[in-house]
Amino acid sequence: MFTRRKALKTIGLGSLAMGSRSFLFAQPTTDGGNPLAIPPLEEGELIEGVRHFQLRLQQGTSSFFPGTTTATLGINGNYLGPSLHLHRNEPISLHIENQIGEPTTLHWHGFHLPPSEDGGPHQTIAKGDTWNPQFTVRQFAGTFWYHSHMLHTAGEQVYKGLAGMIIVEDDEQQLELPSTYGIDDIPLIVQDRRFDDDGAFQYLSAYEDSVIGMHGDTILLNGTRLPYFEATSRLVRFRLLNAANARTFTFAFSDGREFQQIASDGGLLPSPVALTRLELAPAERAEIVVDFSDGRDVKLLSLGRTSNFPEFSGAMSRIMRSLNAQAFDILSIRPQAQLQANTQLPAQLASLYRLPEAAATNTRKFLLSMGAGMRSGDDRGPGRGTRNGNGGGYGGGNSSINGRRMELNFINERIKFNTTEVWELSNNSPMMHPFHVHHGQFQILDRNGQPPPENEMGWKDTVKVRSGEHMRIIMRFTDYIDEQNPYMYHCHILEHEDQGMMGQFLVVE
Ligand SMILES: [Cu+2]
Repeated sequence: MFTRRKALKTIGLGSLAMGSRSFLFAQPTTDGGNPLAIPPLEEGELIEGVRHFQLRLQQGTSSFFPGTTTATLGINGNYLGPSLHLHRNEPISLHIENQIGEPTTLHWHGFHLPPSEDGGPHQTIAKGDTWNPQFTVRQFAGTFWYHSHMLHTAGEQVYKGLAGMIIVEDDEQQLELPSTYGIDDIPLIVQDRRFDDDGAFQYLSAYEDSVIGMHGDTILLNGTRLPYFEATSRLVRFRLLNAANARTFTFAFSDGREFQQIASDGGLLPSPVALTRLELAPAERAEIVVDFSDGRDVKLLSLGRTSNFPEFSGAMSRIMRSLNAQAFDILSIRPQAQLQANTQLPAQLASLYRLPEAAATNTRKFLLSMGAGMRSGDDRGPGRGTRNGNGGGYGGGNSSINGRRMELNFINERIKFNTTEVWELSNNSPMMHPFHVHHGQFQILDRNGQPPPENEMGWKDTVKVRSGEHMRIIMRFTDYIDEQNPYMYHCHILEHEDQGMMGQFLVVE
């Protein structure tokens, strides 16, 4: 562990330094590649110890393909928002103005904060209105994000662009990691989208979109289609954020090279974990460090997955077998001729306290389901005959947790303040659901009785619960009591969330 004094002596490590790269979103070119856009790094304004941010949620247009325009939503811009640079233990105040022409919310994903400031479905910002959440940043250094959490329309609003990255820095915990924003510390907001011929976004235009969630055939990286990145240093840190509505990406490099995962959702891992592939479900984040010393061009890919879902006649089997089967180029990386030798990756990153199972005083069970019709092609579920013409009923829109769907005025769980709980998550549906809990970070105890892999041993706020799996997570409910304002837990496939695959809990005395 490096002291602050020692770290500050090392060039570029004292704080997230801003590089000299252009931060404008690129206009598309026709040569098959576009320079990767880097969202502006927003430092806010420090006034009497409180860091203030101005965020304007607005309508705009973007040009993802030459000669076309797409109606989009953005924060202080046309598509997506700035990367907010926050500091652990610093109070912040966010001044949010809703100019998107419809009600929305803005949620601080992964943050431990009072429920009234969380930006969930209860903190609606009416059309034309403003909202001013204030809280102290309790997170460890890491990669988080903010996005719409509007009940029933979060999927469409995020799809159109209402999302951005948050980078938390811990001034007390400085490590020699690549940390020059836009130069060797690169945000990668990964999304898949589908377009009409005229460039408009397609949203929920096919039946399966509402069953398995909205999947696209075009990758946008920080809003850039066909992006390339010119690496100028030997080691580059990528902050991967799966900001897709529904798609799970399996990241790997085209030459199979090894990379090091250094952080999960809630911050640094105890030590770097060497990987050649990394699966991230919607809302999951990972920081990875990649070595480009060999100077070779290489691509970051998402690998197509083969499905073991059974084949039978009907749309159900076809849809489930095609889920995440498509491979994508995510980013072309072109190392420059002379690479800066920036740093060596430390062997130890963070001391991590594993929450002991014995500390838990209560266990809750959560069953993730998709309706009776999802189970097999012989079922005759609600989808039969109408929108799905070829038999094999499936309950599109029936996604639920413990057999219930979200109701704004129904509190599903009451949790005693200052306790630790184990939550058992089971999935009896045919597809994976990324389960997200508001209130902060948890740890994974086990999956089907087995301890999680090394890169899932750190802090998490979103976890893959695969079809047929039983897993257990452990979480503390500290710091904030509120008898009125609930926190959410839900599937982060946004179309499932919008259908009500979500519940609410209060943390009470
Ligand atoms: Cu789901």
